[in-house]
Amino acid sequence: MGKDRTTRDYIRPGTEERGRQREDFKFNDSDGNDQLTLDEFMRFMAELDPEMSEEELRIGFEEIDTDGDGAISFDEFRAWWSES
Ligand SMILES: [Ca+2]
Ligand SMILES: [Ca+2]
Repeated sequence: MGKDRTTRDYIRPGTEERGRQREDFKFNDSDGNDQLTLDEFMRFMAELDPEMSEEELRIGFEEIDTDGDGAISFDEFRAWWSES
């Protein structure tokens, strides 16, 4: 279950930052399926910015979900995080 990927991640340079993102991602992935659903994303964002409306969250979610499969993968999360 993703053991190989984890090992590779840890031997690459710049992995400290990446590891932190990974922890954030895992923390918010409440059911642990390695994808953030809209529900999980909304809970996450409500803590970061309680003022955001559901509409704004939905738009944000669609922006991060670049392949449009209705869930945020770690790669999508990471790409978004590095941009912001
Ligand atoms: Ca999940
Ligand atoms: Ca996706």
